[in-house]
Amino acid sequence: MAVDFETSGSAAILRLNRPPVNAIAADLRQQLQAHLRAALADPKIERIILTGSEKIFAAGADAAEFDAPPIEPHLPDLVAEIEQSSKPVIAAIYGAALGGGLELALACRWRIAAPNARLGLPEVILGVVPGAGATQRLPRLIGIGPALQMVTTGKPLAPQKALSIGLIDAVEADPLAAALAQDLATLLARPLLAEAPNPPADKQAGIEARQSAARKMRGQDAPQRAADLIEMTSDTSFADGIKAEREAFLSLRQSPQCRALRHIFFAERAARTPGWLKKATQPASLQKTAVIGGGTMGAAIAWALDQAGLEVCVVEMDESAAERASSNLARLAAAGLKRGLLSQEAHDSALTRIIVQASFENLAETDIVIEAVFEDMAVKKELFAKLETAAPSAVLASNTSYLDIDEMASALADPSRLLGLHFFSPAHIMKLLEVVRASQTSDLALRAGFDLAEKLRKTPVITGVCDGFIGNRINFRMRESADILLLSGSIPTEIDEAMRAFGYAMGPYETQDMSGLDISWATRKRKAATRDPNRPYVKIADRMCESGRLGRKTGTGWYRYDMGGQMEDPMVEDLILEESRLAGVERRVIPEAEIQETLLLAMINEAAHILGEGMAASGADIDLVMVHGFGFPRWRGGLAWHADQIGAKSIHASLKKLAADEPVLWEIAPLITELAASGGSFASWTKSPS
Ligand code: T1G
Repeated sequence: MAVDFETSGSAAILRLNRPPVNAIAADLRQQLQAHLRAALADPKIERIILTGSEKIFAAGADAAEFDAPPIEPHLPDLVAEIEQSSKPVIAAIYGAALGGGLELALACRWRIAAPNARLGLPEVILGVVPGAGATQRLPRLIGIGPALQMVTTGKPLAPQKALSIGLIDAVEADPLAAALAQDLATLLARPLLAEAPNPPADKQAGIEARQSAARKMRGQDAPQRAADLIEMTSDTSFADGIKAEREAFLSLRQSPQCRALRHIFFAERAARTPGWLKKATQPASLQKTAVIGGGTMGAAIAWALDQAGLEVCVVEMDESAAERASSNLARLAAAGLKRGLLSQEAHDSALTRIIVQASFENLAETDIVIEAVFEDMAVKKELFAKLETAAPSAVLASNTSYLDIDEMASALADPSRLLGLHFFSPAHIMKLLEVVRASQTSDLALRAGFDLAEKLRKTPVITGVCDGFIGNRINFRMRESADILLLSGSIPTEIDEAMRAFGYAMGPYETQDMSGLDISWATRKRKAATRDPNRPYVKIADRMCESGRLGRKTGTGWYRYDMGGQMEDPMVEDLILEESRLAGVERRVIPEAEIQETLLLAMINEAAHILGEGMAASGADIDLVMVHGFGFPRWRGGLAWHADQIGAKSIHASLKKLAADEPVLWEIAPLITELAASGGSFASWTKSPS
């Protein structure tokens, strides 16, 4: 049963019980309606309590039903029926009450939350607006300003905050007991939100909410539509508002943005320890961890491990390096304190808890060791050989961003202990974790990687061993194409603006300035020896680096930063023009659409190579890497999802044109040819078992 029914004295208790999150699907709605009507018909019942489990009230409408034809009772109708009930309904909320779940609570006369409750309307994150009355009831309950804040950001509230803005009536350790004891007369006297007066307008709040949504959810329609619906409550009848909300919800529900955002939502939740791995292994013991190298990356990894409740020991090569590691950790703790993520006590205890040492002692019991030392193969091989005995029972992981894990493993007597765990900087914030499965990585080591990702609340994506794994390899290809566009006629600003217009928060050149041009410079130098002479090579970026223009950290890169803000620099354009002349290229104006198409095709083709080589498992994994690691716009569903919107046939035809001029650069990935021929898509493609 999706809804349990019981009575307690003159109270009926309707308990939502549809694991794991009480998603409000048709069966739950039907049973809830039937139990409600039975309770209303029972003369012994004076009050009705709506509750869930101790862990969750309701996650909202069943997102899996979005593509299905709506089945009665429709949620907005059920919400209205609850609100109009002749007997008072009280919401006893434990855990998350989100989206439609909170809308059910808004239909109740009284709302009591437990300390573990979280109350929110995250619909815009799925590309829709609330569709069961919240845009009309919430402003009438808490005012237009706070309602705009809740709905256009989708962020859930803790109980105390919810209480302070009037969203709930009480926070109780035992909401069910409190609901049973609530004075009946008070309940009956509570006016219905549907009959509440129009809330006062708040134009300034509307402007600010729209501006914030335009910044934080660039290009997305739902937050703007939500703001319209909330603001209309100041001068529109409830009935008309509900009609407008329904129209907006139904139109957004089938929109490309909503389908793309739902794809990412489910892909994130599918990015867990694979079922075959769960069957083959036991959960890994990960309590004791060690990080070798306390530099920027190492310290952030150690900080993430500590904040996930794991014991952490940071190992450095000598005392002065250990001191630097400690100051890096102190900086991370201070940032957490400043941002209100940590109390002073939590800040202090973390810094005493994390061990920093300049020796390999006391690692014998360690469960997993992650190295984040200098990106040099010899250094890493020597380190792993030492760790093999210093931490005899540990899974060994390298944080390398491109080095060959198989070659690293050759330094070990037992190579099965080694895998790659590629964190993205800043490691304690970025959700993406590339879990690199080397040819001899054991299932046990792989399981440890996935279990660690879950403890760190990161999104793990499994990758094979190749240069740059998934994300950096695709990104390298995109930047290569961007540099060729510079040579052909574009300038950094045009390319950055084109990719911002596509939906990126930042374009490739301003991103490079942020992270430093020397990172990709080192990659190009490393690849120089094996570069195909028939592959075009653009020297612009090298010359930028050779002249010390490494980005923000040197005050100048693709842009100038030494005069406040980000400004174009004529010297960069002069350098580009000179390189075009030296290359004998006749420059031309490159339209925005062509910039976008060229960079996207480069990325899509590289992703198809990666999938075809078996280095990534699915298009959805490519999407997670690009959205969570490289700023690909979430509302476009990720790179492979976007490719499916273009269609393999069209991609193949475009690549063919490009390959005619540059056959090496634009060698069409076999998978694109396969999908174009079969009419298939990345979404439907699964790697044939090797
Ligand atoms: N629909 C369908 N399945 C859902 C779901 C949902 N809304 N939420 C979670 N799941 C599945 C998820 O795919 C996973 O499945 C399992 O539940 C555990 O999820 C009319 C239209 C509630 C905070 O956007 O934020 O209401 O992988 O790993 O970490 O106005 O799930 O196990 O097979 O995330 O404990 C609005 C989305 C819907 C909330 C729990 N609601 N969910 O987190 O578990 S639209 C949301 C969450 C709406 C109305 C509109 C979280 C959670 P599997 P999980 P968790």
